[in-house]
Amino acid sequence: MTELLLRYFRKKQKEVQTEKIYDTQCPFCSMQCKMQLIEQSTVTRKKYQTIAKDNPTSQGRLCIKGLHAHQHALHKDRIRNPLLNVDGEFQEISWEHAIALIKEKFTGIQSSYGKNALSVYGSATITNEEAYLLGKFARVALQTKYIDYNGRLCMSSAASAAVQTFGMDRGFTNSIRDIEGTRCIILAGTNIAECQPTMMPYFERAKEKGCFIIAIDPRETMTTKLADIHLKVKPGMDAALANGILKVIIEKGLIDHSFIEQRVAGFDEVKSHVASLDLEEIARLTGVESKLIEQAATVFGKEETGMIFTARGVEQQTDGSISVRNFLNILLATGKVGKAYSGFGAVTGQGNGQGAREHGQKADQLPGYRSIENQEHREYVANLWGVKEKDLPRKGVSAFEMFEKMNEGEIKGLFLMCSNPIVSNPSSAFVKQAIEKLDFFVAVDMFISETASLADLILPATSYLETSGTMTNVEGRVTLREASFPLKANAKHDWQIICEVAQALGYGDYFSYHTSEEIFEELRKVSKGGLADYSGITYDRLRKENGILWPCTDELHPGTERLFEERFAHSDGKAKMIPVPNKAEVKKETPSEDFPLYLTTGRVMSHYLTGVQTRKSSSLAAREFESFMEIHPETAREYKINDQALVEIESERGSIIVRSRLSASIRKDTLFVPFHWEETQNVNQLISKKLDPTCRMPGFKVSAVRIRSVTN
Ligand SMILES: Nc1nc2c(c(=O)[nH]1)N[C@H]1C(S)=C(S)[C@@H](COP(=O)(O)OP(=O)(O)OC[C@H]3O[C@@H](n4cnc5c(=O)[nH]c(N)nc54)[C@H](O)[C@@H]3O)O[C@H]1N2
Ligand SMILES: Nc1nc2c(c(=O)[nH]1)N[C@H]1C(S)=C(S)[C@@H](COP(=O)(O)OP(=O)(O)OC[C@H]3O[C@@H](n4cnc5c(=O)[nH]c(N)nc54)[C@H](O)[C@@H]3O)O[C@H]1N2
Ligand code: SF4
Ligand SMILES: [Mo]
Repeated sequence: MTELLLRYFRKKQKEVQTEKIYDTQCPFCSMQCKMQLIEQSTVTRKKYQTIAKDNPTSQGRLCIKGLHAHQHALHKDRIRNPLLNVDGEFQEISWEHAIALIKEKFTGIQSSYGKNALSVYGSATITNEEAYLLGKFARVALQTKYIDYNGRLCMSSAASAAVQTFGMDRGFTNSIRDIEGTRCIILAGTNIAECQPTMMPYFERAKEKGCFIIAIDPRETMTTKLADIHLKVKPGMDAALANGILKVIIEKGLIDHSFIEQRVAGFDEVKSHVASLDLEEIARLTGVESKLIEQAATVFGKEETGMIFTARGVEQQTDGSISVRNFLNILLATGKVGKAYSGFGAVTGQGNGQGAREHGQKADQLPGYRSIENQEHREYVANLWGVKEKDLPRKGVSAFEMFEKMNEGEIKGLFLMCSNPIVSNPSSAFVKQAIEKLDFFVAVDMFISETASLADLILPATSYLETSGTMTNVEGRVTLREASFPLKANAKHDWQIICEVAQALGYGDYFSYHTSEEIFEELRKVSKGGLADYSGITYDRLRKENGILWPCTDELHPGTERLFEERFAHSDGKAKMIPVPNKAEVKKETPSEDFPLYLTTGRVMSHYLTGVQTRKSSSLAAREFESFMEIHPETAREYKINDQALVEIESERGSIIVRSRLSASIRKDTLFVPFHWEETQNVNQLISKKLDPTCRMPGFKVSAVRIRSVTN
């Protein structure tokens, strides 16, 4: 009888099994791989699995992070209701209560201290619609000049280099397809194999067709393994290395004379600058043999086509923007841009790292990559928003500098959306201290991150499975992330939260949207005529065409596969070269008697940024459950450090304790620590406050440190 019953129930269970499929896009990197969540329900439980979906950029591939992304989105720790901090304990409150409190506090702060006493800190993980709306919210509803976003720590060097050199910034000048056809590639400070894994096949296919690959990185990584030559540069010396390459190219006459003459300004100055530099001196500064520099330069110069990719290794430096400009000097001198299989790629980081830097979250920016200091741009946007031009704030300061203003007491309130700045900004202890001084701090997140735990109020946001909207991926392709998964308890979309706060502050008329598509329709108009022109893009087209590369200026425009084929975006149509010094204007730390080693920082495959999401995913956390310090075995011996030993790393700013990982793949004078962990493992405790003078990027990639084993 029992056996019979059991069989009956098993049969019943099978019968009621249902399957639902939810379309989405990965919440992590800039590849924005399309995927589907499969939900299988039986009477007793639900099972989830993520599978890949074909699309033009990732071509149906997923990496381990995408495959396990649902684990954090479905995690029990997701915030379900607004949380009020009552003497250090978070208590659930209603949305009405939360919004009323924000109204009271924000109004109070502004009436006591002025409009600019409030600040907004945004993100490049939110959708284009939300990034656009957050900028509008700061300028229209709060009327504060203080807004910036986490992309400042990410894409700002590459963005300012591209704007200054080409006149506009789209991460990839070419569509991703061009990679396969190019003859020579320089990968400078980019670890694509771990950071954009589904992009790797493009490089592998290029290589199969005979492309010569040059990697520049102080470490051997899964990416540098693909390279024909690896220039194991000293951290922070990329500008000098690019000078070396440029010098050889120019002196060997491997330049494109007619391209330079017709399309470039500033070549002669660069030519005489590099002529005055000594290649052996560059070899000494960079730690790369002159022979290797010559070989790299000769191949790149001689090949018919070539592409250069930079990422945070080159860019997260206090001379990041000018270093990228020097790599662009190489492209321009050899005429390798604006044509098939030749171009530049700043490998974008976050899921919407591209779009979120175009539509007005930046301190000095209005939507469509317009400038907040340009009279014509101000009038155009103010007019569409229905506000007076004179009421639009002027430019504010960069992300890190906002914390300085909080510390000085000028900023009293913070609306933080989708970022964990205590773990991601340099000098964490300082950032924490600045946040603690605020009168009122609202964090919008899915979890109680290290930063959110300091908030007066946390508002629960929806995840990638639940929020529809557009995301602009690594190649500048605007994609539509459809979402239909049920909302987690009382979580709301970021755009809904912005609208509700704006409404409470009396600006409801400017923020009366019912869907993300309505916001996009407005974004289309506001971006029209700007450099990042989305006006020809519609949700319908995105569905039918599987994404569109901007600029797209009308509904019949097919999108732009390749930029600068005829002219650059400066008013004279020419790209600008400038001489770049070997050593940065803001002096970088170099090893000294007290702090004898270089420290650089970065990522591992299985974790994402400050780890709030990936550390919640059991499958991903299991791969790397704690931070580590990569160290050369010879250096480890010198400091009497065993493999897997706990080590204290100390800089002038502070110290952390992580486990050693001996590896001959790193330079002997350099340590590498990822930044995905918090508190005593938070490597940003060690990083200096110094910023790039042009784009205000911190120098995450070079510090001087000392180490000691704490296990023996
Ligand atoms: N798995 C994973 N993928 C990610 C992310 C993640 O957190 N985890 N984050 C996403 C985001 S937001 C971003 S911005 C990207 C980042 O992508 P990447 O920039 O590729 O990643 P990083 O590891 O920060 O740095 C890249 C490489 O720079 C090297 N490097 C360090 N110092 C120097 C230097 O001075 N010069 C040179 N030439 N190289 C140097 C490091 O050794 C490292 O291999 O990845 C995106 N994808
Ligand atoms: N030492 C060192 N530091 C670095 C870097 C480095 O290479 N080295 N890289 C820098 C770079 S490139 C970047 S991009 C920054 C990024 O650093 P952060 O901006 O701090 O990025 P995340 O860790 O992704 O933080 C995102 C937070 O938002 C939440 N969240 C996720 N999705 C959503 C959403 O849709 N809505 C809302 N409201 N919340 C959401 C997550 O739970 C998490 O708490 O770190 C920088 N810091
Ligand atoms: S992390 Fe990046 S490469 Fe991996 S699945 Fe997500 S979007 Fe694709
Ligand atoms: Mo980033």
